[in-house]
Amino acid sequence: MPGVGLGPLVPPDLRCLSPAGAEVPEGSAGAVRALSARLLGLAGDPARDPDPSVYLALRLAREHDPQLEQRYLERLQDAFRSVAEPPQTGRLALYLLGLRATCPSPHSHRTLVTWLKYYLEEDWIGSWQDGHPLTTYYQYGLGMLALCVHHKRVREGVIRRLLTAQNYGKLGHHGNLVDTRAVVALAFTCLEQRRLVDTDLAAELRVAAHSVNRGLAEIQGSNGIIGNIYSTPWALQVFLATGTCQTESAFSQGMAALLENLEAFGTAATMAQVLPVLHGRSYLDIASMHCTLTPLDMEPLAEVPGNKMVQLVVECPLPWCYELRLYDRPVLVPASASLLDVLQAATALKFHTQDTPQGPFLTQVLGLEARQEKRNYWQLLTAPDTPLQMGIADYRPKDGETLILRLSEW
Ligand code: B12
Repeated sequence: MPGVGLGPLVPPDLRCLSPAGAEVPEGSAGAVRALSARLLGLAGDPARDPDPSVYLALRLAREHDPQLEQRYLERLQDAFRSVAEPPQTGRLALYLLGLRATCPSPHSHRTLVTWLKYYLEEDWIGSWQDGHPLTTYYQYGLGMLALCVHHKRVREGVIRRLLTAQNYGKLGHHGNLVDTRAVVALAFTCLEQRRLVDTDLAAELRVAAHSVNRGLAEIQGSNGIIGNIYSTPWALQVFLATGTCQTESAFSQGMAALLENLEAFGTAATMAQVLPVLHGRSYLDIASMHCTLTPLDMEPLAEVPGNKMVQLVVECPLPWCYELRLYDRPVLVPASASLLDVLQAATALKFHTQDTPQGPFLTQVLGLEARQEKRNYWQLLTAPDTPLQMGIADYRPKDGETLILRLSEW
């Protein structure tokens, strides 16, 4: 079967020539291959909606199943063609990144590129009116990255808005900041390296990307994790893309942390986020892809016998809530149950979810709906106050654990 090759996009003088962690250590290579195999297995399941991030991960892997990838691409294209208007900034950006990663080399996707430019302008206007884009800086960054990977220019004002947000620490809040800063740094690095901006702006983008780079290395925990285990792959993508040798040890420690915690990446969405770096690649490598290679299989999930008891609490601390604690009851579930199973088993608890590529997103509990436009959401926490790092379908509470669903602002 033919092999995949990625030419170095980053000029050799900018890349760490022997990045200690860019290659997965021998002993872990099997585990990474097994994870790739699991993702291929999930991608081959026609019952699952196709997700551009999954396609990207398949394409950025070192080993491939060309037929499966082709079928997946076709499903993805069908899904995108079946909607009247392209989806918003982030989804469209990921889709365009996916199209750029196809083999043979991509043809023009001018209409979609035009839509994405339009969405970015809308986000840009939103960011002046409300202090943040209509979507989020994460999506805004993805949009710029996708246009850059397609070698399309973006209006300078649109880039400067993101630069200002980064330089003045306005990119966001709490839990998601690492992911957002990393995506933004990838976009800056791409624009600078692909020379899509004039030299002054390129210099500013380079400084900003390196400052993100340093900041990420500084917040790395002694366990190698940057932010949390799910944001660590994004941080490592930045290290790979900027290729600065000063972050080499941060890269190896981050990589070691990922390899020690591979079992945390159990869903298609999280596997898709970790696999590119495990293969030593960042989204910037999409721009320099050639064509293709080798198949693998999937593993079954182990069942745990017995039952467990979980305490479920629902809180509404916002000023307009009529009561803080709306629900507080024990729920008996099988030992292997997820938080979603707990919600389903809980008596007198009505809730709604919305399907997303990350799994079901909790939108409504006890008739209270979290509203995107009001920037509130149902936050998931384990008592007393630790936000979960997974969604309801993936989190498996321990016996005796107290879980809180709290209507929060973001
Ligand atoms: C922005 C964001 C949010 C925003 C989304 C609002 C918005 N309008 O953008 C808010 C603050 C609401 C949010 C909430 C949560 N998030 Co969040 N979020 C992100 C972030 C930074 C970007 C997502 C995005 O825009 N993707 C691009 C668009 C194009 O893709 P999309 O699929 O259409 O995105 C939608 C879904 O991702 C959904 N969403 C966002 N977060 C989550 C989490 C889960 C579990 C699900 C099912 C869906 C979901 O909102 C997005 C916008 O509509 C990602 C970072 C990342 N690395 O992916 C984390 C991320 C996906 N979130 C994460 C988590 C843990 C959560 C929470 C569970 C936190 C908590 N303890 O409550 C909650 C979800 C609770 C619930 N109600 O089900 C984790 C998921 C890890 C995992 N194991 O899967 C990530 C990877 C961050 C991280 N590094 O830990 N999140």
